[in-house]
Amino acid sequence: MKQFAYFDAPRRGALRRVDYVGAHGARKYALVYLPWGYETERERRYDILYLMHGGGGSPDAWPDACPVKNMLDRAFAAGEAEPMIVVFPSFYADGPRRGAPGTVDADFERKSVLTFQTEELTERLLPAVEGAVRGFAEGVSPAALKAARRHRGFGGFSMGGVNTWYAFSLHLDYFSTFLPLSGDSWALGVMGGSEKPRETAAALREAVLAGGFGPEDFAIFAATGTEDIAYANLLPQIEAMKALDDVFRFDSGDGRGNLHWLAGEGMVHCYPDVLQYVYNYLPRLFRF
Ligand code: FER
Repeated sequence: MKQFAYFDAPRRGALRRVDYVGAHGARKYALVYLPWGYETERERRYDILYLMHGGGGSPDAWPDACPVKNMLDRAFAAGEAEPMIVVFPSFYADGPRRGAPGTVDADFERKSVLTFQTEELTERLLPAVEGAVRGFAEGVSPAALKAARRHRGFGGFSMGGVNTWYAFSLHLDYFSTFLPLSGDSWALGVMGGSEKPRETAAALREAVLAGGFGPEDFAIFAATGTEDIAYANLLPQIEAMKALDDVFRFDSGDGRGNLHWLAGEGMVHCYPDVLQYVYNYLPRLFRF
């Protein structure tokens, strides 16, 4: 794995704020990273990656917790990856609710994720963002947004990874590219990736087929660290998915396939570590 470390960027993009109304009338916002050149190259359209925070976070979590903006600025300036728009939303309706530090109310988290995924992501967040920036969608109707699915990805850290697997299950018609980072699928229950790996993998496969999609229609870039608390939850799910090889084509190191996997040696459950996975995967996103 390449290692990213902060260094001054020769050209910088900008973080903008998009306010919108979320599920049940909640006042929400997303931070939107616009790459350098966005303001001057008026004809250019950009792939869009939605990147979700982890438990207890907000739209500010990624930029606050690690040099994600510097990483994007530098990767684009160096020509390592094509410039893209990166959106930092939140899945909480009214801000996070947490117990003592380090504890998580898993049922509250799961419910918040589910509400965001079923009542906000495609109906409210996507139209608000993509009505304001130049992605590939020609409009913000469901049909127009779906037509741009190959230029739209969803990823996230921890509970953001849980969100990512839901987005895969529920919204393959809107997204083609997925970065679940240090989070498993909770579709079948909390920690479903380790509690029910085979059933979880089967449900993910079924989502592809039921949507009329096949192995060429999506790409999953999954990652975690060998010392990450989510490693033991995500690994059994990935192994079970690997076995369903009519739909999931595991990348065994040559970069081919639709199921990519990185296990960072010694890396732990924190934004600076998962940023490295985003950096390493960035050049390979949206290469359909
Ligand atoms: C996991 C998925 C999500 C996991 C933890 C989380 C321990 C979330 C933790 C948090 O929000 O604090 O697989 O493994």
